[in-house]
Amino acid sequence: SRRALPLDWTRYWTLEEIHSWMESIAAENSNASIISVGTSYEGRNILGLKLNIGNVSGKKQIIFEGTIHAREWISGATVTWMLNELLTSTDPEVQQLAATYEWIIVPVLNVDGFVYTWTNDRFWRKTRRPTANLLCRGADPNRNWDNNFNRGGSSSNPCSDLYAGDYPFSEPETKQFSEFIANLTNLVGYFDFHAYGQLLMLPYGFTTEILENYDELYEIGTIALESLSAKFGTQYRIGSIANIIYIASGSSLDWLKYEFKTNVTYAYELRDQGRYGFALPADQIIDTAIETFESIKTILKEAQIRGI
Ligand code: PAY
Ligand code: ZN
Repeated sequence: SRRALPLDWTRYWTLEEIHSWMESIAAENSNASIISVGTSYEGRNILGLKLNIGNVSGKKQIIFEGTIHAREWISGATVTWMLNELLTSTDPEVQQLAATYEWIIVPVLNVDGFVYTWTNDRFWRKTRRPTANLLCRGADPNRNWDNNFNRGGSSSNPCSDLYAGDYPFSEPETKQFSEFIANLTNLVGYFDFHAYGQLLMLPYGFTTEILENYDELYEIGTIALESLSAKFGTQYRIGSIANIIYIASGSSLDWLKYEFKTNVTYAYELRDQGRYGFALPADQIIDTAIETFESIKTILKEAQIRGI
């Protein structure tokens, strides 16, 4: 077998590097195992890592979804950094947090699109499946989930960056990931990482209405953003997707909340506010990940206090 590459977070990693890094973690650590979410349109593995310290069954499960949008490279970089932190931190508080949950971490969901951003077009967003229009490929995988499909903030035009897809779950990546999620028995938390904008977003995207435990999530999120900005002064805003950015139907966050009523459900728009946008320099990865992880720790602590 191949030796793991000595990776750090001073540059962005390729898909191959991310996958072989996770494989080496699983090989070296009895608490970690590789999850295969499925196969992409172009035949790539969609891999994740499951972390269960002590291999205790019945733990509450938390998902980190990374890189559903291909060009949002800071997403996967932040997610791998946080995974590493959960595995290696010497801080007793983090170690306790790591042991409390079963973590299901998928750094790159849109594997085909991500590879395409390395090889052809750095600013590609969608999947790579052909559409009815021979000239335009790919659906927006964050408009393709089977919840209020194509009911606002999405497009029926295959050439649009917001193309919802031919039908709900037309994309193998979203379909297989949703099936994987539906088979989980103890999911309590879902974190979805996008860029850019510095926003902490709650459901829903399809409606501006305030539903379910919005107030609770808003309160927890507001406290979490204080711990985020305490690190380096980074300012975030909080609100529902539809209220703080725009109407977006068929997103993963909406599907999770609508179908599973997942208690703790947040989507991040990570750094920055547009200066570099999707091309956030790699020298901001570590600070982005550190501040983001601070907020996640606070969210989960506050959720525990409130018994959710
Ligand atoms: O669930 O994150 C959500 C919905 C909002 C995002 C979306 O899917 O459109 C917002 C955009 C994103 O991260 O994809 C924002 C970025 C800057 C974009 O591409 O417009
Ligand atoms: Zn995105």
